[in-house]
Parts: sequence; structure tokens; C-alpha cells
Amino acid sequence: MLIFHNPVHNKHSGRHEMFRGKLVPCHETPARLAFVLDALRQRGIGELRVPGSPDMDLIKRVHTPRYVDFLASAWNEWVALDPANADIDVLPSIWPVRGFRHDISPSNFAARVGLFSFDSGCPLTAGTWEAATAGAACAIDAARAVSQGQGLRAAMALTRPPGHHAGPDFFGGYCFLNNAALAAQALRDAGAQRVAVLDVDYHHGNGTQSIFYDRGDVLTVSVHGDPTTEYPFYLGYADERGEGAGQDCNLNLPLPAGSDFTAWTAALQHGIDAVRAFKADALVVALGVDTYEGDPISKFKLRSADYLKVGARLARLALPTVFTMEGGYAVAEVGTNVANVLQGYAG
Ligand code: SP5
Ligand code: ZN
Repeated sequence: MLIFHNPVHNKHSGRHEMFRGKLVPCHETPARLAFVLDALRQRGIGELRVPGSPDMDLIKRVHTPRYVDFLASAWNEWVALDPANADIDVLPSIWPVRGFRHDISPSNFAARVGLFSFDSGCPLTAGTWEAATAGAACAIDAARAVSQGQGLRAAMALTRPPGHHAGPDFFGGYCFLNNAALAAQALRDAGAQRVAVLDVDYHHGNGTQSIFYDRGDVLTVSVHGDPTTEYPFYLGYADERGEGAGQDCNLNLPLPAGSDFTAWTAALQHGIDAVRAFKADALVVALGVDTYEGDPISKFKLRSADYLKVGARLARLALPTVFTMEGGYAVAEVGTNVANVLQGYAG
């Protein structure tokens, strides 16, 4: 398996996220990826590769050009407001909810941050753009690698920041560019007629759902904590089935907080069955391991050994597969759990 790892991921390193009125240290840290790389190296899993340059044209088809342009210039605009901002992360503070206009882009910087974001837990930093675009390149290169066939069934985009909460024109949930969606689009462009994205992160993959909601060529499936109680709260319910050409091409499988591996596996298998029924030619697995019992912000009960079985179950689909790295915040165990999925997949 080729592992495209982001060599500049650590340029994205947020200081704080807002939680209950206080700034608390970020859960989504560079150490997470270091642990995964260590675990893969120790076990000899995969061949490590660095990505080429990001395909900006593809990124601007998955995300809106004005959002991508905003991300590219945001840090420089922030520091231009006040040189002292160089030591402070950007956090959103105002959003246009129902009844406000979304068609205009105010010149005020904070107003534009709110236009392009959905929560205050996702700091944008000096290196966010560089890290996120290199991560996008990992996802695109991984998709192109599995598309070239030659027996290569799977590749991974081992990157951070993660991507599955990022929508067509917004960041949030630690995500800026939607790596899973970019991989899915790259698979389509490389000739796959039908692509499925199976999201196993603890949190609903709202960004990926939104990007493909009206498309019939990409099935989006997400197994996640019930949004009635779990982030991102405002999307991820079972009655969201897609619209227009995408009718019945979105499947949400919410489970109550506290669910164990037995309940979770039943939902995963339901999702896998949907991928098979869709007759997907290629698969993207949005791989979050925040389903782990020791995760500090999530409430499922998977154990490390369970991830071997997850990998094995995914492999039974026998599809060209791209894994993208999403959540997982029990930092020291993230490496073990991701390596277990890949080891289980390899069989
Ligand atoms: C990619 C991904 O997994 N994103 C998850 C984003 C979750 N953001 C909200 C987390 C709020 C948890 N805060 C708990 C702080 C306790 N110290
Ligand atoms: Zn998550």
C-alpha cells in the first residue's frame, strides 16, 4: 500500500479551540500524525511517499473558488490587520445564520471568516494553507495511484488537518479542505463511473455529504454518533437521503453515544452493503479512529484490536480504495489504531 504522507502537516498547529466560553488546547495536534508514522514504520506497513504539487483546478471544482481564494489569503490578511496578529490564531466569532446574506463577501475580515466557517473550534494558523493544500495533494495522488491499477488496490492519504467536516465553501471541525471528497472526485476523473465514500469517523461527515448531496455518481455513507447529542449536531440524521440526481445516494447511520463494537459493526456492515448495492467502482474510506474507547472527545467503545477487524471487513469489498486520515484524539493510540486498520485490510 502506498502511503502519501504530508511532509508539512506540522505547519498547521493551532493553539486553542473555543469550548464552553474558554480557549482550551487544540485536540487536533501534529503529534497525532507522528504516532501513525511511527506505528507504520515499526510494523513495516506500506511504502511512504510524499505528494506532488496540489491540483488547484481540482480543488476549485470540489470547493468554491471564492472559498479557496479566501483560505489562500486569510493568514496574510489577518497579519496585515495588525502585525501582532502573527502570534494569534484566527478563530471565527460571527456567522450569517438564517435570514442573513451569503451572496456577498464583506470586506471586513472577521465577517468573511464567519461566512466561510461553521464553528469556533477550528483555528486557522500561519501554516494552515500550506499544510491543507499538501494534504489535498496526498489525497489526489493516492486516488490517482489506485486508479493506475497494476494490482495496487489501496493507498492512504496520511495527513492533517483532517477534511471530512469541510464543505463546498466552509471550514470547521478541524477541517479546511475535504481530502475524502477530493479523492472521490479524482477517482471519478480517472475513470471510475461510481465512487462511494464510507466515513467511519465518530463524527458525521457533514462536509462530504454536502459536497455530493445532489450527485448520483458519488454515494456518501457515514456511521457516526447520533447528532441529537453529538457534534456536528445540525446534520447527519437518517432522513437525509440526497436530493435531485443524488436522491438515495446519501446514507446516514447514526448510533447512540456509548455504542460498542457489536452495534457499530452492524452499522458498518449496513454501510458496506449499501456500497455494494450502489455498484461502486472505487471506494474512499474517511478513516477517523475517534471511535476508540479512550478518545477524549468521543463516546463509542471500540478497542484497539477491533480495528484489525474493521480493516478486514473493508477489504472484502475488493475495490480500489483510498483511505484518508480524519479524527482520533487519544494521541498515543491513534498510531496503533490506524496501523491496525491497514494491517487488517492487508490481511
Ligand atoms: C475531524 C474531527 O474529528 N473533528 C471533530 C471536531 C469536534 N469539535 C468539537 C469538539 C468539542 C469537544 N470539546 C471537548 C473539550 C473537553 N476538554
Ligand atoms: Zn471525528
